Amino acid sequence: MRVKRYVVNALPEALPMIRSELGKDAVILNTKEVRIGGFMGMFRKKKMEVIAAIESGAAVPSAQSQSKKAAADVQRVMHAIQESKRQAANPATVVLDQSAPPIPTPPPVTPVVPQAQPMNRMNEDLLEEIRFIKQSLKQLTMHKPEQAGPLAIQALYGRLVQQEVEPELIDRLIDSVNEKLATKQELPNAEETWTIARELLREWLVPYSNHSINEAARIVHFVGPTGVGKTTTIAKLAAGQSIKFGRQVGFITSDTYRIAAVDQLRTYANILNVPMEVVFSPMDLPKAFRQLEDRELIYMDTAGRNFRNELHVSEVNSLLQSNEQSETVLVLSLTGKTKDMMAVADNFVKYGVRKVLFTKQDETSVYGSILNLAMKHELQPVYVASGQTVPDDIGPFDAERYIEALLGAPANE
Ligand SMILES: Nc1nc2c(ncn2[C@@H]2O[C@H](COP(=O)(O)OP(=O)(O)OP(=O)(O)O)[C@@H](O)[C@H]2O)c(=O)[nH]1
Ligand SMILES: [Mg+2]
Repeated sequence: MRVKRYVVNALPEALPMIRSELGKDAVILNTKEVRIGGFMGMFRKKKMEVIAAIESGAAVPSAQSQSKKAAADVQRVMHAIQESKRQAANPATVVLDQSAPPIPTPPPVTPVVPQAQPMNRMNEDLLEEIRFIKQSLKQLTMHKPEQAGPLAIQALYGRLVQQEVEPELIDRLIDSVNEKLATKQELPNAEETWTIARELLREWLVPYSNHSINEAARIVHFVGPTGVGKTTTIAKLAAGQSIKFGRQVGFITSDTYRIAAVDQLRTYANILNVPMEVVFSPMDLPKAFRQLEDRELIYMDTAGRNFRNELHVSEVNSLLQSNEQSETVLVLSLTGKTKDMMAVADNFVKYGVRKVLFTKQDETSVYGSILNLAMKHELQPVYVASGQTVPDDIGPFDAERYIEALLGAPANE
């Protein structure tokens, strides 16, 4: 396949060029608005990028015949238009005598309509022209956006769709990549397309990188849907803090909702030699804090609920302290559905939650939701857990590693 890119003011301007350079069998793969030139991002001119292609082996007009044919095409179209205008201005006059007796219908004969030879040719050319335009339009509507454009861009698009990145973010990223490639005459290869995408994602993620749980926070609450790994994560982090940094850690659990939930955290508390308090309602909290007065750091476990339901969110929120000494971390599993995660995040962001911790990275190879939640909910990823082993299977969120995992290796064309 031979692919060619045209940057023109409008699509009609590109059609004669495509036809004369690639031939009448050429198809348009993609059109999009691009901005080129300008100074420091200003005064950029709006243009249209048209990607056309022809199957290898199809007849491509020679350079000489191309220009001759293009000129002849334009002339023929102009002629035909003038001719049809002339005919419209002088229609044949037919007078019907209403009073005359009805004329018997003659036997059917094949009508012989004498027509001027040049007019036939002109009409044929015009028809051919219309057929070409129709075919091009059909190609355009047949190609879904993810199938259009240069192959490397298509591959990047496909990768982002497969990673469940939000469609709006995919469009933004693809547009920005295309903009960066707009000045190039050659079609981009996968390597450079990926490099540009990586750079853009790096810029995008700057506000969401290098965040951790606030070191000044003495009380850290962990909230999130059922079974995402809140309790396990608390055990991992507590082990890290007490073993690595020798900090005095304490636990509070308000998860009296599920049978055995208290025992689960108590088991970790016993292993780690960490005191633990159980609260049944917000009224029990002052006593629990008094019991843990000597603790430098208190991790509070909460019951997993269906937090797409806002009532459950407000319930858990009533248990959470909100002062400069406390912080809430939303725990989400990467195995969850993006839409559900967004709905849960929506509900917690309303209560001022800013930090998110992702679990079960080891159980999936789809990572779009980290980007989605950062970009759409301004949630800062703090940790990523990738296994069931306490305390090892957790690490701080690393934007660079994340981008590598999200984009994968440049797709071969
Ligand atoms: N594969 C994998 N499993 C994990 C990870 N984190 C936790 N789990 C497992 O997920 C399951 C649920 O973990 P919990 O810590 O009980 O989850 P939870 O959010 O406290 O659950 P509820 O309190 O019931 O809402 C357990 O089997 C954990 O071992 C992880 O990063 N990867
Ligand atoms: Mg739990």
